[in-house]
Amino acid sequence: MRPTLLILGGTTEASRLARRVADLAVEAVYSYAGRVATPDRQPIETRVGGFGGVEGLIDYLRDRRITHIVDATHPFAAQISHNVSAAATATSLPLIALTRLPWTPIDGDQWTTATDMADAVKHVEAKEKRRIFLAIGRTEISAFRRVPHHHYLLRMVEPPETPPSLPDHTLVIARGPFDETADRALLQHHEIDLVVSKNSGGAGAYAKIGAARALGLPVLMINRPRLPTRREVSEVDEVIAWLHHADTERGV
Ligand code: 3Y8
Ligand code: NAP
Repeated sequence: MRPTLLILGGTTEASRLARRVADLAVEAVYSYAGRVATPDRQPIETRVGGFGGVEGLIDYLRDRRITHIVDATHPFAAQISHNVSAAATATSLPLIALTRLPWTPIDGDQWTTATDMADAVKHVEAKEKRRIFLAIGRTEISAFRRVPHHHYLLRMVEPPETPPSLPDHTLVIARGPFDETADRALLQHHEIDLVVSKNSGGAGAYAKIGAARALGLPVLMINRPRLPTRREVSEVDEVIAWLHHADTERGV
């Protein structure tokens, strides 16, 4: 039986995989959560929106006759990764994660590590007024309401329905992948003295990290949440090899 792939997406790597499976004429569906109104177009069948928890995902896998699952979601998208892992077990479908390695500091980096978002808030709580590039998107910035005395530079994919709940902020609307030269100019223009970032890995969000290093600025780097144990690869070629192998293993 020819494979039918479900790619849980929303990342650069997922888009790269989608282009490859389209070229190989592998039947595949790309899945967005629907976090932004106008996600990038994909060269394969695309669905948008939650599945309705693990049960909804199981129903979808069965109804759409999915034979292989690739979790290519962002390393901070922990809930969907747990759901996908549970659904793959319940349906005995082969699952692989296409992810990217965490960034590690290099010469010139001035990183302080936060274990999670709450720890990152603690790190900035005690500091005198700073000018902080809070480059973590939209959904988690409310955690910083506890430290309203800083000036925050915020960057979001789309204008939020309600103004950000941080009294002293500047909002930039922009969609990645970002460019180091442009991020360096952004940091200088806004006289930023601290960058707060998720350790997202990959190239699309790294621009601000390289820009901070070039400007000698400190970075507060937030570690990734724990994800379920599953097979993980970081290259599209490895997913294609897995797809072929999983197929022959299933004797299809
Ligand atoms: C909806 C769909 C591709 C994917 C491109 C990657 C790179 C550019 C850099 C900064 C950091 C941030 C954020 C970021 C980047 C890529 C990737 C990535 C970070 C889009 C997209 C969707 C989302 C969701 C969005 C989150 C937000 C996070 C902005 C598309 C553009 C901060 C993560 O307003 C919201 O609700 C936004 C929500 C989840 C994190 C947050 O909590 O706010 N991504 N981003 C996906 C869906 O609906 O399923 O491509 O149009 C995708 C991309 N954004 O195909 O090339 O691979 O990571 N995305 C972070 O890393 O910290 C920006 O500003 O420096
Ligand atoms: P999350 O917290 O892990 O998931 C919350 C719920 O959103 C899930 O239970 C599921 O709803 C739905 N969902 C998430 N990703 C989905 C997908 N690809 N397809 C269908 N439903 C999905 O997710 P998140 O952190 O908000 O991330 C949402 C999307 O943005 C993902 O595609 C992710 O790859 C992308 N993204 C996230 C970040 C980040 O920093 N978190 C960064 C870049 C891109 P149901 O329970 O109803 O099924």
